[in-house]
Amino acid sequence: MSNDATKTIKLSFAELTEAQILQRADTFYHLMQARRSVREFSDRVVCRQIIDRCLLTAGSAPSGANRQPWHFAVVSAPAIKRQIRLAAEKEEEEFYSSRAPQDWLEALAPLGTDSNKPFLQRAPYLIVIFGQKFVLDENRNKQKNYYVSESVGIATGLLIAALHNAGLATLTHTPSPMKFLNPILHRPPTEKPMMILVVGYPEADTRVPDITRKSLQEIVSYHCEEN
Ligand code: IYR
Repeated sequence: MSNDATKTIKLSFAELTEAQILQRADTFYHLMQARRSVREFSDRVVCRQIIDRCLLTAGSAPSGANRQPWHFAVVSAPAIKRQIRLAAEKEEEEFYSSRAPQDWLEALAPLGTDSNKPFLQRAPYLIVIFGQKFVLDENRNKQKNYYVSESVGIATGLLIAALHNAGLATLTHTPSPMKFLNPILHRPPTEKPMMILVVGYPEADTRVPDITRKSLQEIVSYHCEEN
């Protein structure tokens, strides 16, 4: 596993009984099954400490060559949220009125989305997630990162799970294109905006689309026994 160049430490691993493992798998499944994307946020304040803890969880994600090729821009300043809302709505208006093909609009119809994005201003936090396609080394040479989309996707998944576990609601929002986020947040062109994660409390009595999740049979194939 390791060669002479690899410095190792002992793995911290708490071994559980199979019954405990099953119990935890079941508890976590029920917790995550209750997560829903929320589009109506309350303006109730969320303490930054909670956000920071969840971001540390996100930062624990595995990544290509351990480059940790992500940056999280945490936005709560009303003026910046407003700038993001206006720029995102401009892209979304284009998307809904002309850019989106008919089949895409039909796929979105059950979600009831449109180009109006008031939550971008009302929710207490927007976390803008950037993928670092390159890093600049000490000589300002571009050094390539590996599996950036996969790594950032995993980190984003952990962030969503951490925030849900903490008791907050989220929405993954992807206005397209998202390049407008770099100048607003002063991020370098080596970083690609991948997602806006809207974070906060749901508005009281928020309703969500009546959608279902695929069954195990629909999402899994088993290749477990030799024939
Ligand atoms: N970005 C648009 C459209 C949109 C696209 C997908 I795929 C969604 O799952 C939801 C929305 C918007 O946010 O309205």
